[in-house]
Formats: sequence, C-alpha cells, structure tokens
Amino acid sequence: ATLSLGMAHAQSPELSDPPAIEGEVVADHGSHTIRMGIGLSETSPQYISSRYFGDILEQRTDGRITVNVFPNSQLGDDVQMMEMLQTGTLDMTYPSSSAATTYVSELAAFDLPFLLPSREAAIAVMHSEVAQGMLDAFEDTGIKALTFSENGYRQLSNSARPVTSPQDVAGLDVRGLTVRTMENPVHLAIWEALGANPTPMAFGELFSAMEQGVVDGQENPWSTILTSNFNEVQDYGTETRHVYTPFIMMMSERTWNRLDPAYQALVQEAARQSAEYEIQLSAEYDDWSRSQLEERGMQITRLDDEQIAAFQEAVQPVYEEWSPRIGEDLIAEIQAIANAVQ
Ligand code: TF8
Repeated sequence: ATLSLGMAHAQSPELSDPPAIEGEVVADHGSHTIRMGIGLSETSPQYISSRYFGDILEQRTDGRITVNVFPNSQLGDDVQMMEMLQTGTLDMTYPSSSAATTYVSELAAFDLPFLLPSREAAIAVMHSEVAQGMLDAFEDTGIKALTFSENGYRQLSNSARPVTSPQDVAGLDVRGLTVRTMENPVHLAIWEALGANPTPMAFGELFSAMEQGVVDGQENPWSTILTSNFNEVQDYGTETRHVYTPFIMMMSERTWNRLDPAYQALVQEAARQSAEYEIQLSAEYDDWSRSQLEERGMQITRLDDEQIAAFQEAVQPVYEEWSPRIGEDLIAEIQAIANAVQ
C-alpha cells in the first residue's frame, strides 16, 4: 500500500505485498546473524526485497537466522563490498552485475548496449542456463552468487541540457557531457562512443559529485534516480534504455560454508523468492518513477524509434571492440533466448 509520511509526494507506488512465506520451519542447525550491505536506499525495490529475504529466513528458522540490511552504501560501494565478502568481513551484498565483471568476465555480456529489447527478454535471460553458468563461475572467487534480479533499464540524466541525440551528449559548440559510469570498461566504451567524458565513480559518491558539478550526469533506472533523489541535482532526463543491467545477490563463501546444508538450501530458495519479488517491485516502480520525477520538475525526453536508432548506431564500435572479448557464441546464445520471448 502507498505510505503517506506527510510528505508532498508519495514515497512509493502501489506496491504488491510480498508473497506469503510458505514452507516448514527448518530443523535447528544453530543461529546466525547475517550482515548484508546494499548500495540503494530504504525506498528501493532492492532494499524492500532484501528485507523480505530476511523475513523468509527468519520465519523459516524460527528466528535462528536473522538478516540485517545496511542501505545507502554505508558499508562500502559495490566493489568494496564484494572484496569484503571475499575476506569474510561482510556476509552479503547485492551489486550490479557490471561491478562484478572482474570476477566473471562473461557478465559483461549484460553491459552491451541495446542487447535486451524488453524486460520479458531480460527476465528470460536471467532465468536461463546461460545465466546460471555465470553465477556458477563465481566458484573459487570466495563469493557464492545466489541469484540475478533486476536493476533495470538505464536512462540518462544530466544537469546541463535536454538530450535527444548523441550530438547532444557530445556537444557541438559546447563541451561533451561528463557522465559518471559504473566501474566497468564496456560502460566506459559506450559513453566514449557517444562523445561524452565518461568518469567511473562509486555510486555512493555520485550524488555529491553531481551536486558539486564534478560530473554533469549519470545513468541509472528511473527508480534509482528517484529513490536516490537525483532529481534534486539533475534537471534533464532522457529515456535512452541503453543497457539493461541485473543485480546479483551474493554471499561470502566463508559465511556460506559455515551454514548447514539445510540452511544453505533455504538461503538459496529465499534468494530466488526475493528476486522474483524484487523484479515485480522494480516493474511497479519504473513507470511510476518517471512520472514522479516529472512531477518533481525533471524535464524528461522520450525518444522515438529513429532517435533510438541514432544512439544504437553511435555505439556500434562497442560491439566491434567487445564482442570478441566477451564471446560471440555467448552473445548469440543470449540473443537467441531474448528473440524467443517476444
Ligand atoms: C550504479 C548501479 C547501482 C547499484 C547499487 C547502488 O549505478 O546501478 O545503483 O549497483 O549498488 O552503480
């Protein structure tokens, strides 16, 4: 239900209630407190579904497993928190797949621009054997990857000017936009191809970087732009949908190995259930967030097919450079899964 906290704007759209928690209580295999750090805020689908994950574990162990979720990058950014998982100083985190390509290079397939034409296609890919293979490939990294879920279609925002074309990004008689990207080489290549000055930076530093004018813009799903209040420092948005990025829910292998197999199975099941819920919340948030941003004064440009085609054409060099490195076969497999959906 919509929360009214006495603010000028609704905190969230009409959100589905979490699915009822079903299943037997798992036999007593000891008590565990799990600390989970995430990048996004308490209003995000990522946070809400992580709390649901905790609720499932708590209920199905009679309170023997509890999960404490720390939002807003307060324990570190995606890269740092994955390193903390490796050393065992943090139990769980929930980064963008783009931040994890240093562990599993195949994940970079998701970073290719305009690869996944629809959410349905993206979901089919995330549920596929190919995607499971990517999660399995974390073996030996010190990280147990549990499930994919949705970060979503990324959209451009900036504080300088309305953007309807790659030329607007590059600037003709003005300088190109300085756009913060995730710490990922494919994203760097995308924004270079579009004529921007890409600046990789941790998400937690982004708001103040935009506020201080260190960068002009950034790109993230509408829900993230809204739940991170980026509209306070960004006047313009463009519905580019240039990349669909997933999240990956993951656990320190050290923590995983301390859990009884019955608890491990439960953690895996709860991760999948919470991911389904996250994907649903994310969809409910997406359109709503765009209209909320408009209501809060952001000028949002929707692009027609021809305008999108101009962006697609401009980023072709990214495919030429990266397809061979990511793997032509892998990309073809993903495209086949996506095409089968329509
Ligand atoms: C980014 C990602 C992030 C997430 C989260 C903050 O732009 O899209 O929103 O990975 O950890 O860095």
